[in-house]
Amino acid sequence: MMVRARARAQINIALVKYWGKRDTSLNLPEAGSLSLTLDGLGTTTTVVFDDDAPRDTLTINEEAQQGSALTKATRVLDALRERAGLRSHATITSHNSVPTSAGLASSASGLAALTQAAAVAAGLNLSREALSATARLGSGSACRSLFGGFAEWSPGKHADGHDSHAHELFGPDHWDLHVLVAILARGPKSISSTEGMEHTRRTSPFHAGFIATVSQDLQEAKAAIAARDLMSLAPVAERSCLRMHADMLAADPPLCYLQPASWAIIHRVQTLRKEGVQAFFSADAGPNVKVFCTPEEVPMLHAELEAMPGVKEIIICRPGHGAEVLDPIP
Ligand code: 2P0
Repeated sequence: MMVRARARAQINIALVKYWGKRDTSLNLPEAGSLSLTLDGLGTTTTVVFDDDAPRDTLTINEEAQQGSALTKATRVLDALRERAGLRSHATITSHNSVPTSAGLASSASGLAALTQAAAVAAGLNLSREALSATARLGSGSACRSLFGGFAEWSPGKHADGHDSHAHELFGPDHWDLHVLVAILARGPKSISSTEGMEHTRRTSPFHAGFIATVSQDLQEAKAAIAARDLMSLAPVAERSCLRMHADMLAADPPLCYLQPASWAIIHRVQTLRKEGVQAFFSADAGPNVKVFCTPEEVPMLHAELEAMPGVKEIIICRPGHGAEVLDPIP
C-alpha cells in the first residue's frame, strides 16, 4: 500500500522569543512565545508512506539528509504513525524557498509542512492545535507555523506536552505589518538553535532573568498587536530579542550569532525610529536581521538597508497563512 500527500507551510518570526526548554525530548518550552507567520518564505513537502520502503528518508532541496534533520522528522512521523496505527516508512521530499539553517526558521516551515502532509497521508483528521503539538515534537518553533498571522505558543503544564501548542491570535488580514528580511549570510550556522538553546539554559547566569520577563512581554505585545500599534510593539519586540541575545552572550562559552553588520542595522533602525519612522528590528539564531514596518515605510527602509555594508539581499514579506494541504491523494 502507498499513500501520499503534499503540504506547504511558511516561516514565522518571533516577536516574543522562545529560548529554553523544560523538556528537550518533547521540545516543551520554559515560557510562551508569540510570532508572525510570513508569506512567500517556506517549505513544500511531499510525504509518501510506502509498505515497501525500508526506512524513513528525507531530502531537502534534492539533498539527502541524515542526523538531526532526519531525527526531527522521524519524531513527527512516529507520533503520527502511533496515532494512525500505521507501520510503513515514509519518503519525505522537501523544497525550501528559504535559505536552510541560516537563522531564517527553515526548520519551522519544514516541520510544519511535514506534519500537515504526513497527517493527511496517514489518514488522520487532526485539529490545527493537535497538528501544532505534533509539529512541536520536530522543532519547537514549527508549532507556530501551523497558524497564519499572529500566533501564540502556550507552554502548557502537562508532562506529556499535549497542551503545549500554538493558537491563532489574529489572522493575516488583521494588520498589514511588512517585514524586510536583510540577508547577511546564507550558509548554515555553526551552532544549531537546539544546541544553542540548551547550552544557554545550562550555562548562562542571565537565563532565569530572560525567562522571567516573557509573560510581561507577551501581555504587552498582545495589547499592541490588538491595537495595531507599531510604536508600542516596537520596544517589546526589541527588548525580547536583545534579552535573548544577552542571555546567549552570557553563556559559557558565549554564543554570539549577531555580526557587526547585524548590529549596524539594529542601530540604524533605532535611530530611524527616534526620528519617527514606524519600524523595529528582530534577529534570531543567525546574523540576518528582520525589520518590521508599516507598508508606507517599505521603500525608504529598503533603500536604507540596501546601502548597509554586508547586506546581500532583502526579501520583503507580509503576514502569511498557516500550513495548507496542496493535493491529498487517497
Ligand atoms: C523563536 N528561535 O522563538 C526562537 C528565537 C530562534 C531564536 O525557535 O530545538 O529551531 O527545534 O525547538 O524551534 C529556533 O529554535 O529549536 C527558535 P528546537 P527551533 O523563533
